[in-house]
Amino acid sequence: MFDLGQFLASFRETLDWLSLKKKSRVVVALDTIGGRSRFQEGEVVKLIDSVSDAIVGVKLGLPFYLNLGPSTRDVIKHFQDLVFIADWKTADVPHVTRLIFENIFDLGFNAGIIHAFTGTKSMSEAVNAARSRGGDVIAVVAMSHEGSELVNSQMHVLADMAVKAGVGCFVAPSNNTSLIQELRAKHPSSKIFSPGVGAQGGEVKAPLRMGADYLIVGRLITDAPNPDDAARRVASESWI
Ligand code: FNU
Repeated sequence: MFDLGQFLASFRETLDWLSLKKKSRVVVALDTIGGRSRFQEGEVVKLIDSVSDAIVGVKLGLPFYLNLGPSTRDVIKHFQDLVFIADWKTADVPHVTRLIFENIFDLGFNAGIIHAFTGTKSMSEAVNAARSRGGDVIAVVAMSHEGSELVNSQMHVLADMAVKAGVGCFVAPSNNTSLIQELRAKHPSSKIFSPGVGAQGGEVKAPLRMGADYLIVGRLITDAPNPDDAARRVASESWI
């Protein structure tokens, strides 16, 4: 069957295509499975397989990589119909940032997350590594947890620096929807990824109505007694 997804070059186009095809705006954050943070490759593949029809991508953080190591590449290779995002939240000097992002893309990830506070030079290096490998960069400009007031108060400064470096994708919190609204107003064509749904108090529809493009959802799905039911429920709610 003809699948347009195979011919789409960019991360953002692929995401939009997958979203339309699956009627979902959900990226799963795979930090735990059933509350456990140690798992085998087989369990990971089984879990992703069970939710893959209801999600557009998978976000893997540093705990995942420290657990599975280079087998992360094999997990990613397993799935054609999903994008993979490395949430290593890099915060380093420019030349090391470049090395980290080269490794992220060599592992097969489609995008990596960087802290915008590291500045334009570091973000530019991430963008250069991404461009040379067909990937993308997502900048954290606001966060979802208690204690993120400092970073959140600088959201616009951080987003402007990110844009200057060539970044067009942001992370902003679903449990602080006024920040999403402000970010969307200033950056109409950006992609906004919004974590904090469920376990951290954020809702599904509210951040999307305020301008988020994709929800990042972890424990609500991965720790549910039946992750595929949970993923399907969140996906259908996200399709507004
Ligand atoms: P869940 N995450 C977050 N808040 O929660 N990348 C942020 O501000 C941010 C993130 C990630 O609570 C977090 O690392 F920038 O179980 C975790 O992987 O739904 C996921 O989003 C939220 O997980």
